[in-house]
Amino acid sequence: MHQLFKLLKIVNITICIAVISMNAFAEWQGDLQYKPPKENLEAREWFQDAKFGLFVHWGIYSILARQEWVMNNEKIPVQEYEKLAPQFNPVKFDPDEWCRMVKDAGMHYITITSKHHDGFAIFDSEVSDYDIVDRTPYGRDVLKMLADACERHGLKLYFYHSQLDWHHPDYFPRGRTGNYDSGRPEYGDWVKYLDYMNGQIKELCTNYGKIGGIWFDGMWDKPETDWYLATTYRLIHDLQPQAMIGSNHHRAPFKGEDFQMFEKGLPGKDPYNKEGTVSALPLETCETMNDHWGYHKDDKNFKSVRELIHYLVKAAGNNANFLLNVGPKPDGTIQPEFKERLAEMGKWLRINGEAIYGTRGGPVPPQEWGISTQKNGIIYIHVLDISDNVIAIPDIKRVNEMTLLDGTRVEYEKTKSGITITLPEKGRDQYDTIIVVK
Ligand code: H79
Repeated sequence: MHQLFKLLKIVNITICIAVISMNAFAEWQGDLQYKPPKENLEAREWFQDAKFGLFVHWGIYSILARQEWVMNNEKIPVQEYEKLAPQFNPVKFDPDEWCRMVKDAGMHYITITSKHHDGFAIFDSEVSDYDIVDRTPYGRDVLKMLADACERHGLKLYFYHSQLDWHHPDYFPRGRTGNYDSGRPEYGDWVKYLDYMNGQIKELCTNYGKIGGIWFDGMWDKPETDWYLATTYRLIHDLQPQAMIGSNHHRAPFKGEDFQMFEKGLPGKDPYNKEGTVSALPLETCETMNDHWGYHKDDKNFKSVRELIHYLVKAAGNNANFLLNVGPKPDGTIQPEFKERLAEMGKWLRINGEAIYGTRGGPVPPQEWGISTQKNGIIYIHVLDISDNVIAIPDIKRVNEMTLLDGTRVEYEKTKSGITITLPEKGRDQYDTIIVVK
């Protein structure tokens, strides 16, 4: 009897271990059971139609004005870095003004850092006191203020959330970054960290109305670690089925993700993504307006309006959204160089937006001179750079007419290998001459 009992116990333990490790394996791969519901599929369509959003990197690092990686780059101990919080007082933060700027730029959504790698939350968190309400003289939840403003202005709000954390003691074992003597103990409980992270995710999915989604970053810091993705992804989708999950892990998307993003490169050209996979999910590429994400006072290397418009157009031609970044100052204002560029893009979009919004990548694959988009049976050929007046495209079926956006007729000729188009002298756009093919 005793022997039998012992045997049963061993069998039981073996089964338990097998089940646990199978679950852990599944968890690692994301939410394998996930089937996006109707509201999520609709949100994906909305997202792809929206095309253009504002990325915001804002936190207590803004005070030092040397970008969001300053804590790691300058090896600042946790205790020292924490002293920034009592200096964070963005009295000039005006969420309505931000929203007006965003809409005027022709953008439809905002993605803002709720917590970056430094671990400081710019929202009111109950699972931590390392946040804007508990630690700063400002004492207000800027995400709530922004969420309310977005609601008023008809903008969608997404939260960037860093899975990587240079501050939390339980972010252990540590990853590729934050590995200096930060004053944190050399031990920690990984599961406790994940509970903490999920606690904040739950808050973000509960206290800010309907959100657009969660934009994760930092998983690349510990690529071999089990992040129990299924738990986190299920939590979000259960609370907000329409919320779109994306993760900047620079790999092919995991199950449970609703969009795929690329950093500083068009789809497949993300310099950090060695695989180069472009999935069938909605796509987004993000880029800085100068050379940093978080506010950097000495960075004057601003991209021109031409470069920024070209990036937006190329993103659209590659079937992707463009998430363009600003790093606000610690007082809550946005520097004039950013605002001017956004305003110029908005001006251009008010005239040419028809060939961007609501489109998908067109049938003419990206060329040296430009890209194509399409919508409702109309093809838009975007000519960004040409050395002469003629471009050649592969044959597209059923061409009845070609014009510029203003109706000016465009001459074209069918050839053996496709169609040659002669651009008119008048009516060209200084950034992007758009040919409407009906
Ligand atoms: O939030 C912004 C940046 O702070 C963050 N993502 C954008 C959206 C960012 N984190 N890292 N980087 C940008 C680039 C640095 C990547 C590296 Fe690595 C981290 C180089 C080495 C460690 C990831 C892991 C890429 C290669 C290995």
